[in-house]
Amino acid sequence: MLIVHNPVHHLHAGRHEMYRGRLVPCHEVPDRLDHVLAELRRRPLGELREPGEVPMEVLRRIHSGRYLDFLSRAWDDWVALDPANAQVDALPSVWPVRGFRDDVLPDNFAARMGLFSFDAGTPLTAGTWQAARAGAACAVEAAQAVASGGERSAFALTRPPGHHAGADFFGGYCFLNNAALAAQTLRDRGFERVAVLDVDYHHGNGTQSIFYARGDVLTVSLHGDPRTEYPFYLGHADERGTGAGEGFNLNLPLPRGTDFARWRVALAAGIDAIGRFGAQALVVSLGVDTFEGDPISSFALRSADYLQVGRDIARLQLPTVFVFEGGYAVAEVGVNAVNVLEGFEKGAA
Ligand code: SP5
Ligand code: ZN
Repeated sequence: MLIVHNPVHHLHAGRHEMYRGRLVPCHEVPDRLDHVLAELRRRPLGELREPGEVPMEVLRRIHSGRYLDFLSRAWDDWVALDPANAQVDALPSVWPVRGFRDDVLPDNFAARMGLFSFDAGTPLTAGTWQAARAGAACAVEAAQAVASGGERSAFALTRPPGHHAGADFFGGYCFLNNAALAAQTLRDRGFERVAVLDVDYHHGNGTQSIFYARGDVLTVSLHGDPRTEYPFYLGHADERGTGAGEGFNLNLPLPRGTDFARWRVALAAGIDAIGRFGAQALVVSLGVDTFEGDPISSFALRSADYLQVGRDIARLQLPTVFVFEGGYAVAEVGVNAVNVLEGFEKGAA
């Protein structure tokens, strides 16, 4: 398995996220990725590579031009407001909810932050754009390697994560949707039907919304029930797609406390749907915040269970691109993520 890792991920290092009226330390920290890399050095699965640059036109296959313009300049705009801002992360504080207009781009920076975001938990920092763009390059290069037939599977090891980011918004620690970019790259390289399987604890609202009206990309997400779990406003079982995309979105919400036996039944349903769809290639949004020790999530998977997750996914026998997403039990995130990949490799062999 080819591993494409983001060498500049640490340039995105948020200090605080808003939680219950206070700024608390970020959960999505650079150490997470370093633990996965360290585990991959202990248990090598294949070539480790750094990506080349991703052209802006490739990002525009998924993201809007005005969002990319905003994101690429946001830090400079923030510091231009006040040089002292260079020491502070930017967080949104105002949003256009129902009845407000989102078609007029505001001149005011705070208003633009709100237009292009959906939560106050996702700080934008000095290196956010550089890190996110290099991460997108990892996802695209991993997909290209699989599409060319040179690799049967690849892992885009990057942060910030991506599955909460939509065509024109950030949130949930995510800025560019790496999994969507991988899926689109596979489509553009000739795979007619591509599936995205999102096993992160949280609903992949960004990925769902990007492909919601499309029948060529099936999106499947297993996640904490949005009635109680972030991102709250999307991820219910009755969201099945629209127009040409009707029937091509599958949500499998599960209650807090779900253990591996119950979770695995939902995984089997997702895998069945991907098989029935006739997917020719697969993207896995690999979050391991389903772990029993995760500090912000409430499922009860154990480290050894992740080997079985990989074996179950391997049974699809598809060209597969894994993309790293969440997982905040920092000391265990490497073992858990690499367990999925090792289980996949052994299951596929
Ligand atoms: C990619 C990903 O997994 N994003 C998750 C974003 C979750 N953001 C909301 C987190 C709420 C944090 N609650 C803190 C609970 C402390 N006990
Ligand atoms: Zn998550």
